Formats: sequence, C-alpha cells, structure tokens
Amino acid sequence: MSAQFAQSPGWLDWYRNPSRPRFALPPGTVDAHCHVFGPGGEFPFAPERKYTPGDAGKRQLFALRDHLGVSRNVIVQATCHGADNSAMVDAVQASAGRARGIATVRPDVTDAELRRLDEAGVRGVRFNFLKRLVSAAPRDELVTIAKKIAPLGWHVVLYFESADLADLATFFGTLPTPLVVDHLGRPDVTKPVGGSEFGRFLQFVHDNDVWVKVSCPERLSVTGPPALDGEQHAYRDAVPFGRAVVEQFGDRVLWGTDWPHPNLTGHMPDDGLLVDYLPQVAVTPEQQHKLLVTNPMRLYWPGEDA
Ligand code: 0GY
Repeated sequence: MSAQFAQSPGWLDWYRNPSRPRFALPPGTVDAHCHVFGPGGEFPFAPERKYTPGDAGKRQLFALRDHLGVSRNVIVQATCHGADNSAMVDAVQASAGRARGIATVRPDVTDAELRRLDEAGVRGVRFNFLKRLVSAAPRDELVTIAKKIAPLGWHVVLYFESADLADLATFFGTLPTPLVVDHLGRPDVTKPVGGSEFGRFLQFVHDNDVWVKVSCPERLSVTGPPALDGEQHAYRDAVPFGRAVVEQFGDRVLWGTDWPHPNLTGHMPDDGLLVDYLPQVAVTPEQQHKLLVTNPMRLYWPGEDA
C-alpha cells in the first residue's frame, strides 16, 4: 500500500507466488496487456479514479515477466492514473526497449506531447467504455484524439462490454486507425459461442480488420480456476470463445496477462496458470507462435527480430 493512498475496500492484490508454467512460452513471447499501478508515493493516482489499487510497479512487473518466460510487455495505461501517463512511461523507458506503452490522452493533447510519448515507446491510446471505470466517453473527443494519433501510425485500443457493441460498432468503424479490442470484447460466456451476441463481435472483427486480445479468461469465466481437487482445465467456459477467435483471425490475435488484475473480486489468478491456459485456445504450435510472438512483434516492434 502507498503511504498516502488507502486501497479500495476489498481490493485484491496480485498473486504473490505464481506457479512456474508447465507450458513453455515460445522465445520472444509478448505479454501485450498488463499495467503498472504507481507506486502511489512516486506516481500519484488520479483524483478522478474509480478505484485505488495497491502498488504494483515496474520492478514487480519485470520480475513476473522473467518468471513466466515472457520477453516483452505492452503496458496499458490504467484508469486509476487518468491521463497522467508518467508511471507507464517510466516503466516503458526502464525496460531497455522490452516494453511499449498504450496511453490515455485528452483531446487537447499537443502534437509535441504525442511525439514525446512516441519517442518514449507509446504506440497507441485506449478508449474505455466501461461505466464503472470512466465517467464518460464523448465520441467527438475520441474522434479528435484518433485523428491526432493517426499520423504517428498508432492504434486505438477499445475496452467495452459485449452487450454495448451493437451501439458502438458503427462509430468504431469510422475511426481512422487500426483497432485492437481488449479481452475478446468481454463476451458473456454463459451465452452460446455460436449465438448472436458473439456472432456480432466476430462480424465486427471481420469487417474492420480488428486485432483481438485473447486475454482475461479469469475475468470472463463463471466456472473459474481449477478446483482444489485437481480439476485440470482452468476457465473452461471461456475456452470456446478464445479458440473461435484464434481459429478465425489467427494473424490478428494478441495475448496478455492483465497483471496486476485490477478490480477482480472473486479470486486472484495464478499468473502461471494463465500461461498454462494458453494451449487450450491456441492449440497448435503455429497458432501459439502467431498469438504470442509474430503478431505482437508486427504491431509493436515492426521490423525487429523477436
Ligand atoms: C483491465 C481491466 C480493468 C481495468 C482497467 O484501466 C483500468 O482500470 O483496465 C477492469 O476493471 O475490468 O484491462 O485491466
């Protein structure tokens, strides 16, 4: 906990001793969705935040990276830091080229500030539509931001709930940048994978050449992690959704841990188990290599060898 910030009541901190994954990640694996929180004493949380996390800084993130066998990170600005990207940028700059960043900016951001972020390693901005995380997402402001970042070759990361896609899809289709969707578009995994809601998502991905993060089974799952009695398959109800996206859009899928897993209430996942979950959704070595290495390298480190 930070000296001056008390965590939100009931806040769950990340899993302290993650297991060593049995699944060996391919060399060059990118964790394309993770965050840093503070530390609040150095990088204060934003006044407009909807939650106050425990500290989870770059040192802990890089330790997890090394423990899991990950090579690189994409650090996504968390809403608890608002549009002050200092903690994220500090982590990216401390990574010696092994991290990229996704920022939050306001419509009045200057070109000079965008250039500074770009030089620091930022490659996109995130638009968040979850009402429990942001008070508003005015579309005119988002269009202004998207137009400003497009010349840099950045993309927009979209975070929304599947039920809201019907209202948002047309707007998303007008944005002038590549689009990346968080957490499989947050499907309701109690509904059929072949049903209309997930079908709409797949159509949206197809029609707009969208990139999709096959992440957060722990956030989507109702069946949860393996039971203590040794049940083998973690988050099994999320598997068909991830697998469908990997099979249909294998060249545009990404994966991330979502460490340090903000706002979970039921349980905190063992990050080693999240790695062991991967072969359930990316079944073949070729699918795994695209998901974990080829695709994120193409988006975040184009032209570089993994
Ligand atoms: C995630 C999910 C969440 C939070 C944030 O920026 C954030 O605060 O992303 C969430 O609460 O669902 O991607 O980490």
